Parts: sequence; C-alpha cells; structure tokens
Amino acid sequence: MLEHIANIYTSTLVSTLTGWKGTSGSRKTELPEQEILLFDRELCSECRTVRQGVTELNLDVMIYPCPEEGTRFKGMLEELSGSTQLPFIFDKNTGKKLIGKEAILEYLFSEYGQKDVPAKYTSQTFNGIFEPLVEVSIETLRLNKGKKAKPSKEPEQPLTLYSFESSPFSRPVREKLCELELPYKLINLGKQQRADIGPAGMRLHTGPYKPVKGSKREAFLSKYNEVMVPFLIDPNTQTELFHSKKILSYLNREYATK
Ligand SMILES: N[C@@H](CCC(=O)N[C@@H](CS)C(=O)NCC(=O)O)C(=O)O
Repeated sequence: MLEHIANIYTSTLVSTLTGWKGTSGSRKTELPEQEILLFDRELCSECRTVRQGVTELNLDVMIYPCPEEGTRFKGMLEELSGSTQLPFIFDKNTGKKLIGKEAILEYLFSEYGQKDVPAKYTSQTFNGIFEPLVEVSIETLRLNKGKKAKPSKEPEQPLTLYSFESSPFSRPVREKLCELELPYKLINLGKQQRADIGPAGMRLHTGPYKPVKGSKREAFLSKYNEVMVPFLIDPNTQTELFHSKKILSYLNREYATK
C-alpha cells in the first residue's frame, strides 16, 4: 500500500515538473476515422511531449511501446520508418510518417488543430536549459520505470487504456504497459471544462457532473456511470478495470513472465 502511495506521489511530482501539460483536451468531438500509430517509450522526454500534444488535441492513438532492449515492435518500426528513432507516428488517415517531436507536433497541430504548435511545446529556454535537468529528476523520481523492457507474454489483441497524459494515476499504468511491450489503444479523456477538474469523486463543481455534450467523456459516463482514469480494457480476457493499483496487479499477473 505504502509503495503505491509513493508511486502516485512521485507521479504527481512529475506532472508538476512538466507543468501539468497534457491535462486539458480540446472540445472538438469528431475523431479521425482511421488509426494513428505512435511508437514511443513512456520514460522519454520527446515521446512525452508528443503525448501531451495528443491529449491537448483530444486525439486517440494506437501505442506500440518500444522500451530499451525491447524487441516486439522494433521490426515493425524499422519497416515503417526506416529507423529505430522514437517517437515515430504513422497516420493511416493521410499516410503521413514522421519522426521526432518537432515534425510530429507540427503535423498533428496543423492537421487536427488547424493551428501552430503552442509555444509551451517549443520554448527554447525550457528545451535548452531546463529540459535535461527536469529529465534527470523525472528518471530519478520514477526510478526509471517505463524505460527498459521486461519479459512478458504477447497479447493476441491490443488492450485499451483511457487516460490523459498528466494523470498521476495513469502514468504508472502506461509505464507498465511500456515495460511489458503491450500494445494499446490510448484514449485520451483530457479535461475540457472547469467541471472536469479535480480527482474523480472530488470535482470542483456542485450538482451532478455533466461532461461536454457529444464528448468521449459523455459516452464514457453513460457507459460506466462515472468518469475516472486510468480505465483498462483487455479483450483477451474480457477484463475491464478501474483503479491504478488493481490494473498494475492485473498486468503483472497476466502478462509479466518474470
Ligand atoms: N483510485 C483511482 C483514482 C483515479 C483518479 O482519481 N483519477 C483522476 C485523474 S488522475 C480522475 O479520474 N479524475 C477525474 C476526471 O478526470 O474527470 C486510481 O487509483 O486509479
């Protein structure tokens, strides 16, 4: 129990260190028809910046985790991109293939946000001076979780995770999915209005919680009676789970082989 509290506490510190970027999501409701594939590593600064942008644009992506020493998606990555550099995206809607956070964010904000990349993702002062320091602090706080591959069983079908990038409870789950090289559909439920702010059950509003009309949050609420992330769906075992601690135990039990 204490270990899990420390896990969430340090994850909250990481969200603070990264300025809570990747918390809010646009109110745009229509989603692209086809998948956007993102090859990434949870504990990687460039990949994190891309995921922050993806949350802000309210997009969903199919994640192929490529931790250090991981082999499961290396061949697929090399075949699609001609390189093993991360992050890499392949947008099936447009056929676009891009490597690196600058190119990816420029493309995603222009294609799906019809705007330039917000300054918070391109700040030279932050990138040049503070980013390396912040990254070392994050790696230390998170004890390098989400960086290196661990032995695991390969699932037949990808999993689904509801999350948003800065969510302190969701980060440990994404780290675990990455270490175990489990592919998953990442559905972002970023905060779209004031009423969405606050932990589940303690939102900063009075009266019944009403998500933005037509949003993914509204669809989630009508299906599950509450909006809370992380939420994991594993079609391989017909499992649906709330709560970070339960999800971590489930993933360890079901997929870790050492
Ligand atoms: N006990 C839950 C707590 C989850 C939780 O409070 N998650 C926050 C995000 S970090 C949430 O869902 N907030 C409500 C919202 O985003 O609408 C767990 O361990 O997963």
